[in-house]
Amino acid sequence: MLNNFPLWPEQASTLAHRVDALYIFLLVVGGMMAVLIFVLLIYFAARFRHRPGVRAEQIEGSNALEITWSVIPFCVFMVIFIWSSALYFKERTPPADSSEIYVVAKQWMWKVEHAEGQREINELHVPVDRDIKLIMTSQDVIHSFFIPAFRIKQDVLPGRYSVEWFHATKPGVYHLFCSQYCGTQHSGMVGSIVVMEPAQYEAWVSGNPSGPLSASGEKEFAELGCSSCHRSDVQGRGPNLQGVFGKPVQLEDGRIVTADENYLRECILDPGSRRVKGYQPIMPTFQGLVTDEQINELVAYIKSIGANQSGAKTTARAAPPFTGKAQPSGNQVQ
Ligand code: HEC
Ligand SMILES: [Cu+2]
Repeated sequence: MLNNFPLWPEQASTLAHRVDALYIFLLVVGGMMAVLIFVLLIYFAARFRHRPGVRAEQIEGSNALEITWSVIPFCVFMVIFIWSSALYFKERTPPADSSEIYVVAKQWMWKVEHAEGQREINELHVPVDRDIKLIMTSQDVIHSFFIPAFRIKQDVLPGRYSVEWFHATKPGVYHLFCSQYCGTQHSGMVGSIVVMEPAQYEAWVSGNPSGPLSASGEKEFAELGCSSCHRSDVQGRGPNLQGVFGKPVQLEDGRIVTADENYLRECILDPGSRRVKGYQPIMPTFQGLVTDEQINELVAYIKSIGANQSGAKTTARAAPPFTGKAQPSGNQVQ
């Protein structure tokens, strides 16, 4: 309905209508309040204007009035609160079977790595009608990945992953903006989201020279020497990483954290901050030795050996002895 109305960007994701509905509701409530206040203001100014011989009279208060103007706003605010929190959690929580795409921001471009191995810059090709989860990080300063037509925006931070997701509903080309001022050429940090029909997308994604991201990760895992400590066949000096993704991990300092993307990332860059219980603190930091893209590949690889290899392999990793509830890793993907 709003597509031809020039104040709104096109609505091209499942979330767009929901965000707009809330937005319109807020506008209407705010507009009604403004009208009410102005009408009363003018009415009272006229009704209680200064007249000779008439004195103002002190009013001592009215319970009925005070209850009314407390209860009605409370109800209105609760509606806003519940509605917007529900939408917020929906927007924050990628559906479980989303396709994953890694994004690395830097001054002043967006670098994209698809799970299938496709790479692109300032362009993101996605199929229509699929849940897409973006796992994003920045190489330098804070950026923000904003797709107005999808009504999603998420800050992209150096040193950690942040996540956003969408489900495009219409093929087309949509604007991508950096919406966090990030330096001289911030305004040039733009791109396009190309939403394609599934068949078209399959053709696009299969013309790919480099192989899946997890395969690049597997290669790096060997080249960087990770595999000399992390072995899946025999007990190495480090824990077997098979199936670690998504599981609770007991740390040396007693914390129990979930092995999400941020956990894996921090294990590689800052192993000292989170030592796994029962192992020697021998894992070196790879800070400065690997690029953000390589970390993404390593993470994609470690995730893939959790998910794909079922059966006997998943029992290779002994469940950590723990009591109580797993906590987020303190820095988890939201
Ligand atoms: C010198 C041996 C060694 C090397 C090389 C090494 N690690 Fe480790 N790694 C360990 C040890 C020991 C631990 C457990 C103690 C700790 O957390 O530091 C560990 C822990 C981890 C964990 C957490 C595992 C869990 O069960 O929660 C991850 C993930 C990890 N390493 C990934 C890597 C990656 C990726 C590389 C290569 C870039 C690598 N490691 C290189 C020894 C090593
Ligand atoms: Cu930017």
